[in-house]
Amino acid sequence: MANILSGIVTKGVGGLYEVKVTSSCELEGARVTCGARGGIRQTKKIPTIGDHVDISSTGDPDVPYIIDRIHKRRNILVRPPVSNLDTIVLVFACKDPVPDLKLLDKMLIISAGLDIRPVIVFTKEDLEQDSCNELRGIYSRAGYDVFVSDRGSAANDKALIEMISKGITGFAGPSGVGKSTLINSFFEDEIMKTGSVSDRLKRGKHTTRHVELVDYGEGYVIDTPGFTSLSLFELGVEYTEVVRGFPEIAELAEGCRFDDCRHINERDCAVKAALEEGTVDPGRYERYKEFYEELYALRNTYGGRPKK
Ligand SMILES: Nc1nc2c(ncn2[C@@H]2O[C@H](COP(=O)(O)OP(=O)(O)OP(=O)(O)O)[C@@H](O)[C@H]2O)c(=O)[nH]1
Ligand SMILES: [Mg+2]
Repeated sequence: MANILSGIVTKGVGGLYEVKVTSSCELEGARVTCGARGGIRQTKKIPTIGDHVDISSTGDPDVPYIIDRIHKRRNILVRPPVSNLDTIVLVFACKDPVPDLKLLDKMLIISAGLDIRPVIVFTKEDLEQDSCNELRGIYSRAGYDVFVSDRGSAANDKALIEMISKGITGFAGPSGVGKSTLINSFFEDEIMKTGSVSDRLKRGKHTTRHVELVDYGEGYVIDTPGFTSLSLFELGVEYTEVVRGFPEIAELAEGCRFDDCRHINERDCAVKAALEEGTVDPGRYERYKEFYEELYALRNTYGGRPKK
């Protein structure tokens, strides 16, 4: 019987995968090229970066190994397409491009649903220090770990280094915000291409196009291409799940008169009271309400989660 090895998928291009061997054997740590067995495709499970897999040798020098089995995933993210993330660093610029806080809040809802620890980095502090600090205040008061960065400076922060040194960490956010710049700053050599934001395309000239697992400390980091939109409905998020991305609102709910208070127009709502006192950020609350109402309306129209 062929020798079965375990590994982790680090790269995937055109139906071929690079797998880093993790079994303790003479190949441990080596990166080998693998195909995927037809049977895996029939189960509609396509190997994804971050997957733990079993591989066996084929005897074919061009494609020396084949992926026989994908281990059960802890989670899988559609955007960026990666599995088994432990941490997600959500990177948004304070300026150029303007921070899309709806997208940030959607990512926070999604990470909470998938049990991925979110960390927020606001970049380009050199361009807009005041709004960078304001954003840091809003999101740290909401309960998140937030860092600000000036051309990769957050990579010198010991707390951030520790957060990304274990498990699998993905860096995600819009194009041109400085994800690759930040990742490069964690390393001595430039490992990711970065580029100035082109005026015409409004995105980095060396915009990241592929996803790859790179060793960092005892774990891995993944740079990902930027994206601009994301539909909570298409990702199967229910209106009842929106509050997961708003820990500051969830925490206040105990003080509401009704157990099932939605914090929209109920009487004696602790969230509404906090909003009037100025202890809940109005922008965050508006986005909570908007997502809730939108998903509630879609659910009533379509009757639940769309088919995957
Ligand atoms: N002023 C300033 N510019 C920055 C900062 N961080 C990155 N940049 C610049 O922003 C541009 C885009 O940076 P990238 O690191 O390529 O951005 P990205 O998020 O990886 O972009 P995509 O790969 O397209 O998703 C480059 O010209 C960087 O030099 C920063 O903190 N301040
Ligand atoms: Mg990039």
